[in-house]
Amino acid sequence: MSKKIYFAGSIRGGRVDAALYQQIIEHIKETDIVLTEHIGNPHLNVLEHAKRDAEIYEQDMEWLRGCDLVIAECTCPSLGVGYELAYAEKCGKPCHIFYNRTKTQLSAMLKGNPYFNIYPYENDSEIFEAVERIIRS
Ligand code: 6K6
Repeated sequence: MSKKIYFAGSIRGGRVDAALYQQIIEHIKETDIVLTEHIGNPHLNVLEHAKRDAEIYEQDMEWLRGCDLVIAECTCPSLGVGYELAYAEKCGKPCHIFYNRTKTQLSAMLKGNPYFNIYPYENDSEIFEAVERIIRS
């Protein structure tokens, strides 16, 4: 059965990895459901958006409560993604965190928490196989 995946990635924290988010989302969508497709949108304008921040917050919290698992790409640091991961932990959702270890040092608040499953990688290609294993497990 298809799983509902909450994919988390930086928006106002910076869009430098937006193309990678889109690739990961497209990969997951081959077999499963991504609740947060907009995160991979390369045209997403972080300054102009129709939804109010309160609506964004409520919608994302609802999706987190309803998802089967969370996959977060954390190479580009984002306050929003950090908050989402803490909330997902509170909700008991399995959380899988990817980061490129040649580009960043993951916060100790994530790396030091044994609740989180952490996947340091060097090449983007490593992500896809790991994501498949996570979803099928
Ligand atoms: C549309 C276009 C520009 O902005 C929007 C709407 N913004 C958001 N829509 C949906 N989720 C959001 C939005 N802004 C932040 N988030 C959530 O926080 C996402 O689920 C991301 O995983 C995370 C990013 O947080 P920041 O702090 O990098 O923005």
